[in-house]
Amino acid sequence: PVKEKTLAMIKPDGVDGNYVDVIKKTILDSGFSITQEVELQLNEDTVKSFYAEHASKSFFSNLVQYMTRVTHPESFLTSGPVLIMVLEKENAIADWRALIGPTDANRAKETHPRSVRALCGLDSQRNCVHGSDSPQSAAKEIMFFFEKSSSGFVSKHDEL
Ligand code: YYY
Ligand code: MG
Repeated sequence: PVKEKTLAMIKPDGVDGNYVDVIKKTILDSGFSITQEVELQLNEDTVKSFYAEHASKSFFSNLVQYMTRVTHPESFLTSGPVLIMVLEKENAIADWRALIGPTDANRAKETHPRSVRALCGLDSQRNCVHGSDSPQSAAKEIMFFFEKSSSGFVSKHDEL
């Protein structure tokens, strides 16, 4: 069986809401191994580049704001780190997408109550986690955050 890699991210609301441990446990219990991991504070340029395919959408500027800071209703913080991971297993890309559930966390709660977004997401923006949607985007997104060096894969961005 051929192993596959995908990019997973716990977004600022997930990190701030203390969902890292439960999400990692779900990942490992579901048979993935976590081969790379880095905690980063994303800046606006990084988010714009990562989400370039959505640049023309009406939600884009709100998405950039959300990805660079904590957006819990009670929170006044103007920054918020994310946790980026490379997950590996057979069929990792489709299986991680299935595990996180639909984009809109409200819909996830109705149709996929055991999904990660149902557990820790709030709505179609604050949906707690990211997952690559195809082999092409997985390869692209892994290379966006990590590069190969003599000591293995390292983060391309400044770690916290
Ligand atoms: O891949 P996935 O994250 O499930 O959804 P996309 O359609 O690629 O959208 C990327 C990202 O944009 C989504 O995770 C939240 C945000 N977003 C939004 O803020 N409002 C929407 N109506 C749709 C998506
Ligand atoms: Mg997407």
